[in-house]
Amino acid sequence: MIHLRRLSLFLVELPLRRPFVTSFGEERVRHALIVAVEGEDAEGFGECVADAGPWYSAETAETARHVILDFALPLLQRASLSHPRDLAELLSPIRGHPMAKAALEAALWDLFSRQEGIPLWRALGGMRDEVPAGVSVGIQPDVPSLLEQVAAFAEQGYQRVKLKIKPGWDLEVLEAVRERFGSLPLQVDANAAYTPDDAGRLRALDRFDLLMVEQPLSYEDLLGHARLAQVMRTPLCLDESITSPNRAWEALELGACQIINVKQGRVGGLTAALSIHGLAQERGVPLWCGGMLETGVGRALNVALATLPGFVLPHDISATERYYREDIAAPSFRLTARGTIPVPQGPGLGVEVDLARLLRATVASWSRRL
Ligand code: SMG
Ligand code: MG
Repeated sequence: MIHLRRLSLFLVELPLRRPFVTSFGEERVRHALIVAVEGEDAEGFGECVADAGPWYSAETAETARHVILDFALPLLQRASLSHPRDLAELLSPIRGHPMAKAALEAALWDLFSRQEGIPLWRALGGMRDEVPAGVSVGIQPDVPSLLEQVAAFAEQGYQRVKLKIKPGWDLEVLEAVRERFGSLPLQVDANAAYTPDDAGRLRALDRFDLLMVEQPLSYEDLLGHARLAQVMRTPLCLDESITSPNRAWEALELGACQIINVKQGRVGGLTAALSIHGLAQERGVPLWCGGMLETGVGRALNVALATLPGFVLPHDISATERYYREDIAAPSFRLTARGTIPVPQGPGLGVEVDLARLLRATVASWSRRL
């Protein structure tokens, strides 16, 4: 049985080392809602991946706070859970809000695995002690700045580079990157910046020998992606569209993607991510773990998930120093000479939240007894 005494939320603001620009906007500061649950003899932490505004997803840090405190908490107070995987069922009366649910579930997984005295990756059924690291490079003011950044990351040893694209920052840019870095494993992510009318422009991406094109069309448009997949040689990967295991199943049935970017925070939690993993394993669909510029808490969750056997492509899991000068959890994640991130071996997340740093970064907090 998981006995809970207290639930606390911390809204933190962590300045990014460099602004991160995508087709939907610029992020200079990461706004993260950190969830802490206190059990009888241990504490667990989770991180909500929703941002301050509804640009990547409909959810925001503020909607997550509202849903967790006003709707999830009362359900939690009336129930007793024997395992973190039971939370999804308990919260099922709440429609949507996968990011809010995932953050709460993550804190329970951390608490549960600490109480069991095992690392989270083991509790999830993982099997690796390091995971292949990729890096996601935002849209830059000009091509020379992009080439400089890509060169630096390739030099550091990242196994692949993902470039953010949008109409007008795509073909010419890739031409320049391919010319300079002939054999570098590359993929692109449009964050839904194109429409089915752009099929011609998207097909032109085929000549750059990309590992995949991620989320070219609207998050709602599974059918559009299925049609696009018919005319492109480069595999399509979905990110924003996959908000639940059921959505993953639909996408695969429709042929809307050949690869899935799994973010536990976007699909409703680690349990949902495990079912997508099961589905992908049955069908031989390759997975990789996406990122949401997480703090060390969320990064530890992603690393644990990425140890599962079906996660076979390099992840958007980069070293802490790529994002932050000072993180709220320690130790920080480092890149090995092999271009991997070692999996923490301590109980739970395997990293510890530094309370002083957490409080320094906190702009608002809430605490409730259970
Ligand atoms: O965490 O390294 C990271 C960022 C990876 O590109 C990344 N994430 O669409 O995949 C994506 C974006 C979403 C976040 S944009 C603020
Ligand atoms: Mg993406």
